[in-house]
Amino acid sequence: MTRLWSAAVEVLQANWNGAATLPSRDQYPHQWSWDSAFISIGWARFEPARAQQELVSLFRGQWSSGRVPQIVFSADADPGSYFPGPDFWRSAAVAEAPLAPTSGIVQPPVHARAVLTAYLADAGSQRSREFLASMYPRLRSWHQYLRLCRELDGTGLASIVHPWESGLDNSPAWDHVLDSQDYPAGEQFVRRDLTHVSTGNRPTDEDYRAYVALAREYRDAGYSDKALPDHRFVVEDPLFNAVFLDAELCCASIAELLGLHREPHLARARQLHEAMMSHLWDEAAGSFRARDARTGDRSTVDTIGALIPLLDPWLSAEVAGKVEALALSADFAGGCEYPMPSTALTSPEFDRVRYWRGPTWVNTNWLLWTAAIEAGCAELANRIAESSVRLVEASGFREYFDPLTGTGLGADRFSWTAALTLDFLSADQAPSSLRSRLGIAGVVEGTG
Ligand code: 9WN
Repeated sequence: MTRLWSAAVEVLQANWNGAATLPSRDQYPHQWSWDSAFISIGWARFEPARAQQELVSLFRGQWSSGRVPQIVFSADADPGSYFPGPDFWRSAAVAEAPLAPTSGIVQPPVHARAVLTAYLADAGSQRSREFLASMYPRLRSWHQYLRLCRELDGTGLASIVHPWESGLDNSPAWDHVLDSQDYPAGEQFVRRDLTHVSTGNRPTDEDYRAYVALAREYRDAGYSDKALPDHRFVVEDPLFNAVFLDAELCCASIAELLGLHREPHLARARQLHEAMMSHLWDEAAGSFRARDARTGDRSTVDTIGALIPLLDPWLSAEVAGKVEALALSADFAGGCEYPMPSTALTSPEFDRVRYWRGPTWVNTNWLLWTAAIEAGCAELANRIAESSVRLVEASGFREYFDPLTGTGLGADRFSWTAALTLDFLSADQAPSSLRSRLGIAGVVEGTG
């Protein structure tokens, strides 16, 4: 066992609160949705039972509509340690919410991949089979929520209704939507996120004014998705929808393992493929771009989100080739020592230290690495795995990193950075790829 491995394990153990793993004890003292999925993938490498417990614990926060909330609040945390907390979201006032206080928005659906990984890490045991059988209906209900409540304009794509739902909060991918509107000051609030991290590395006060106004509007509409056509932020994001497509493929594999029908999941994955090609692929730009569902306008910026659709097994060779070329170009891997920057290096919006506007993050590296392995893009996969490990060796398990110098930024001892490092370090024992489990060939010539 290497020093890096032991250090990563130690971070996860220290951030475990008895039922779940906190993303960071100081900065994020509750359970976050997509963090838990990434974190469980790390636990699966050395303690599969804990990986499964992490996911079961997250889904205790699932709403009766199927919605999996972005945050499940921890009773042990100091109520003033994170904003917006339970007093802001007021989930107790909503009939479909569970007993545990949660936020009312969601995050990308990485959970099916995490459930499959946590099962496969201990596939022989009775406990694992029970885990898989109990999680499958919860995943189905979560995906059904996204299909029934978040497909708003007949495109077949799931919309996000808040920048926090993307997981890439202040990405320039939604500047064109946010900048076109005014946000009332509303109730006063105190930002807690600047207590431990410097102002220049976090979203701006202006960003926060928009985030709080949009969250308040959604909350005050009772988190009703029927009201969304009037909502001011409704965006179809390539990363969110590519992860959703991958999640349906994972559900197809889970259904097969449980002796159930995989076809409905494959059909839904295929529909997402068609919808992404019709609405998010920008032929002129040769890239996937986020789309404002109310106006149809697409973003003009290339971000890390443009690359994650490589997860789609039905991309034509031409489209997959363009995505791979962009990933390896001077805009991303080819232009810096520590890829993958969250915004193209040559974009005027690129900011090397400010949150999702430039820095490298280990979770998006892991998503793209997974996609590159699935798509057979060995050069890209090797480059990402090698530079991610080099980054944490040099700077520790930080939340994000300057892609030019590798300097660590944001929270320290950050859980998904530690967890996914364990996965990068164990790549030689990876279970067979999803595409080979499902018998779907890599990139298919002529479809798309
Ligand atoms: C808001 C917990 C979360 C991640 C997000 C990341 C950041 C929260 C914040 O931290 O967002 O959800 O307060 O900035 O952007 O991806 O899940 O680690």
